[in-house]
Amino acid sequence: MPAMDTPLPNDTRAALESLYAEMRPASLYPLWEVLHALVTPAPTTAAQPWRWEYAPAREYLLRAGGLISAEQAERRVLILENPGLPGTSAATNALYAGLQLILPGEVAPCHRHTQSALRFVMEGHGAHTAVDGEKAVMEPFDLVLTPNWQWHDHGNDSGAPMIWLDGLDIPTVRFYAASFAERMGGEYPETAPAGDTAKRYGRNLRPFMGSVAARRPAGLPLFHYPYREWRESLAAMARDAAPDPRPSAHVRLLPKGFSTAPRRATDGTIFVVVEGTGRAMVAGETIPLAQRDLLVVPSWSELTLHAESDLVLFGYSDRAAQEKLGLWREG
Ligand code: 1HN
Repeated sequence: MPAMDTPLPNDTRAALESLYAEMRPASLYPLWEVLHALVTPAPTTAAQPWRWEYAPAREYLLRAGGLISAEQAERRVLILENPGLPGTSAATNALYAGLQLILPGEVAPCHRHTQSALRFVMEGHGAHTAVDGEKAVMEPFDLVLTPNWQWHDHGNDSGAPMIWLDGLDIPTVRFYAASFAERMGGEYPETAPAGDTAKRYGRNLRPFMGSVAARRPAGLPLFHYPYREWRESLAAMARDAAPDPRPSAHVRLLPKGFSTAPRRATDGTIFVVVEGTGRAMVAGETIPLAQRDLLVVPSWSELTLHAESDLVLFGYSDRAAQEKLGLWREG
């Protein structure tokens, strides 16, 4: 991209080009040729708005399930790769998304890494993720968090497949070259019965510090957000005109017939349709939404949502990380 507003005389241009050619082996490059592409007046991204319908993705995943075990694969996952970011395993510039399958009787072996993860259940009943040895027994549309460096394994003691969406900050951690991982294998020894953390911390209480019960990270003790609980909160909020807190991982309810105002923000978001049907207008493109569809809205793409029936969405984005860097903006 030409950087300068006024073109240079031909002989100067030729002299510069030969200077660049000489400098190149010394790993030097002229900023003025690229400045405008580096420092843009507004965000640019190769990431595209994209929707995956659940049914075909599920079919491919189940076929993979007939060919490779969770143990063999370590994690049996189909990556939701943004078509504008080929070869990067990224759904948005900062975030990764994938669909993971665990079949009855399988174990996805214990490991930990510096990438943070969330699971959002698409289907199945009663399989679990264990975080530092406490199981979260999962139901459809439950959210489970695996903060970075916590040991985690998955298992399925139910009689049916379970599929969930994995959301991780893989591209972010790769950008900082800050990836570490350790493998333990098998299942982490049970440290607490399922539901223990919810019992101790779930009613806005905290166990006496220094007691054996105070074993969860102080800032973020809760790691399992069951659908039946968050859905009840949404319904209660909707009864008296919901505020819009817009956090990094969020759920929202748009009542039937409702359209949002067009909005764009610097975070890239991945949505799951939990209930209902509607439409998303993303950067001028209309995308129909049905239950379990997955939608990517890249940075600074204008988004309007329209609910044809009560529309419940889960979404996660890199907003919290951008806010910590002082970068996040909406407009
Ligand atoms: C991972 O550890 C899980 O623990 C899922 O289930 C997906 C994608 C990339 C890197 C690590 C899991 C992952 C992952």
